[in-house]
Amino acid sequence: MAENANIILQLFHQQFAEEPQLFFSPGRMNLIGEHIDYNDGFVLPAAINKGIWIAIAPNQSNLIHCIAADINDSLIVDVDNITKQQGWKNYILGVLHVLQQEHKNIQGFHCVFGGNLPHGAGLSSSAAIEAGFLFALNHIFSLQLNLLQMALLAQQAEHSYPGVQCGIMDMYANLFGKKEHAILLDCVSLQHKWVPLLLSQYEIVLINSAVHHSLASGEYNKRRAECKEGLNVLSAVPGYGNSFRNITPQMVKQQQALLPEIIYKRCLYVVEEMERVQLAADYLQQNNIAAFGSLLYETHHGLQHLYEVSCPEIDYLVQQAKQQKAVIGARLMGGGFGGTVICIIEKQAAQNIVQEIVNNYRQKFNIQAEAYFVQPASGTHWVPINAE
Ligand code: GAF
Repeated sequence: MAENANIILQLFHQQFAEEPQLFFSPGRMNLIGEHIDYNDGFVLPAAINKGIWIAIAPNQSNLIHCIAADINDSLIVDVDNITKQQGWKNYILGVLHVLQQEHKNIQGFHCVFGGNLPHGAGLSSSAAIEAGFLFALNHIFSLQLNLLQMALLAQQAEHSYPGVQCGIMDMYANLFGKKEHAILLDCVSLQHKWVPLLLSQYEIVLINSAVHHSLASGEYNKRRAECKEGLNVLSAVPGYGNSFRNITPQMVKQQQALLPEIIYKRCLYVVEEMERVQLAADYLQQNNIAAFGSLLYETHHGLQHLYEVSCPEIDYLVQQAKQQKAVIGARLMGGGFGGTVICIIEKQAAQNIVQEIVNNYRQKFNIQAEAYFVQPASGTHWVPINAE
């Protein structure tokens, strides 16, 4: 069993008397399709082999006691008195709140969780907590929820106490992840196709910029509202329909005069990114990784100049990556305003290149970035205790 899992179990045994069940809940990467899930498009994420372990057991009382091992903090709350609090606690409280709204019967439990997923780095640590807890509570209290219901409830949980109007991508990837595959998710029908992601000659490297600008969640909700405003205008044009998926970049350009400049840029990014996702999925199926990679640079350009969710630190990392011939694609990943850059790098050159980028970044910003070499992995699952 992974070392992190052992630490979580040991802590549980030190604190609590019950025999816990153990679950692993992964972070996610997104290959392409950024800010597209809430705009009715397709996205291409994958669960990764980094995440959190949750050791949990019912305690035959009304008391919930959860220890966040990574930050040495805890949540203690009565099951009949769930209200909004601060920070990470709202991810769990949000889950409990939506379960109670659904009349799902939750009793008291003891829990320790933590792992190797950085927080606030654009790897979806919040969805890992929300979806991971839904999965674990579903198991220990026999709530009879299927994976899609859990993904939707996890999304509602994030909308509730944390207050981020996120799309479905992160929780969906967390729950439906599959080893060696990306998930081509249709965010309207909520159905997916797994696409093989066997990048034998390449590494996927996530470089965590270690910056997280505080405007992130407010700006995220603002982008969502701007897209809605743009779609309202465009859908009034005869023949445009009421979804971005019926609208091409050419059609947006034709209506530029109708849209305020910012709204025009947001809409143009969305429809261009939608086209890139379809192309990217085709390239992956054809194993044309070089063509796939160049789309990542195009996405970054759009995120930087049209959607305006990047920042100088991230732009620098992408620009450094682009200077290297062996990096076939790189871009900002996740909600933005800091977080992580995803890079696809030729395997034999990857270690040196990443070291160089990280060094240059430290010299320029005096910030230590961390790089993770990741693999597409399974979604949240139960972990047998004592297994090797
Ligand atoms: C965040 C959100 F939670 C996702 O739903 C998605 O919109 C992403 O930002 C941007 O693609 O991770």
